[in-house]
Amino acid sequence: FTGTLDASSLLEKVEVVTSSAHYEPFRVLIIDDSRAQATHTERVLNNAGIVTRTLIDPINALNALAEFQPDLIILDMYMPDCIGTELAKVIRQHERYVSVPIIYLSAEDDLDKQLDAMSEGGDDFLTKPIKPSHLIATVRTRAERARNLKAHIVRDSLTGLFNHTHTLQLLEDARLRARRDNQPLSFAMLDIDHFKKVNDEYGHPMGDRVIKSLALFLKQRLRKTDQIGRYGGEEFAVVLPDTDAASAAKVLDEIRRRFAEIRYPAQPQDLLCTFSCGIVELSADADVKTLTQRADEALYRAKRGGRNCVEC
Ligand code: GH3
Ligand code: MG
Ligand code: MG
Ligand code: MG
Repeated sequence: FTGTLDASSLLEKVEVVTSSAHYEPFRVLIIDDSRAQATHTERVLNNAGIVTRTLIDPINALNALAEFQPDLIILDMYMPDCIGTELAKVIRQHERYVSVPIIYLSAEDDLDKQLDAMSEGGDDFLTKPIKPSHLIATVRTRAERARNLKAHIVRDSLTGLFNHTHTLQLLEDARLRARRDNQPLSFAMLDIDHFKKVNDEYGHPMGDRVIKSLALFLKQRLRKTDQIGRYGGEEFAVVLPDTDAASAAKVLDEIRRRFAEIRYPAQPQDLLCTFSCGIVELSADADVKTLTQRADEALYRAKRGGRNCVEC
């Protein structure tokens, strides 16, 4: 487009973007020391279009969870090195897995023991042998509900972007992947300039409108593989995999330039807004904390350097 852009054309599309449903197959992690039992469960679920991974040795459960990111866990009760309930308790201690359903699948038919197991972090108890249709239906309904819930938990309600906590989790995931694949990774922090003045002079609803439109603008212009979060009130964060700092700066500077052209209709005169941006590229020594600190320092330099600019 050329010249200035009216904000209203952008805002109409916000709802569509935030309610995008996903049709990815459900992912189920099966933890069972019996290879035969696990293979049977896998076969039943795979035939129903459900993706599975099996873990015979529960010692590796946390790694498998981080890597596979299941929608649901099917857990055996009795294994040589640990009992299922203990493992469920450990899994539940991790914030990012609190809402992943855990379903026990065991020959244990003592109701008291089943109820004990449920109180230790399980969501359901299925007794072997189980009809395939029963297993499939249980997995589907539980996984679906958990997914819908998670989609809400990780997002910010005003913009539909990822919230602060989840953005940092995505940054950590991306950091580990970049390390493993030996690829660059950039992290950008954006902050709208003089935003207090927007609220003071145009009112809070106009402030919200600007936040929403920047969210949509970022979604429209960044790659699908880039992860965008609302980091704070009028602060945004972007994780850019496979992107070095120079390329990230180029993209974000283009977005900065275009965003500054958006005209928000108002009286006595239309509003124009800008943002400042700080970018950091993953280096050998950096963890998530150093990445966010360095991005914040770069953002501070952008602010001190006069705002409406991008700093690396
Ligand atoms: P600077 O250029 O230095 O960033 O100036 P600033 O005014 O943007 O600085 P600051 O970060 O101190 O102000 C942010 C303001 O954003 C303060 C707060 O009232 C406002 N704000 C935070 N969250 C929201 C929100 O959800 N909606 C609206 N309308 N305003 C918000
Ligand atoms: Mg067993
Ligand atoms: Mg701020
Ligand atoms: Mg600000």
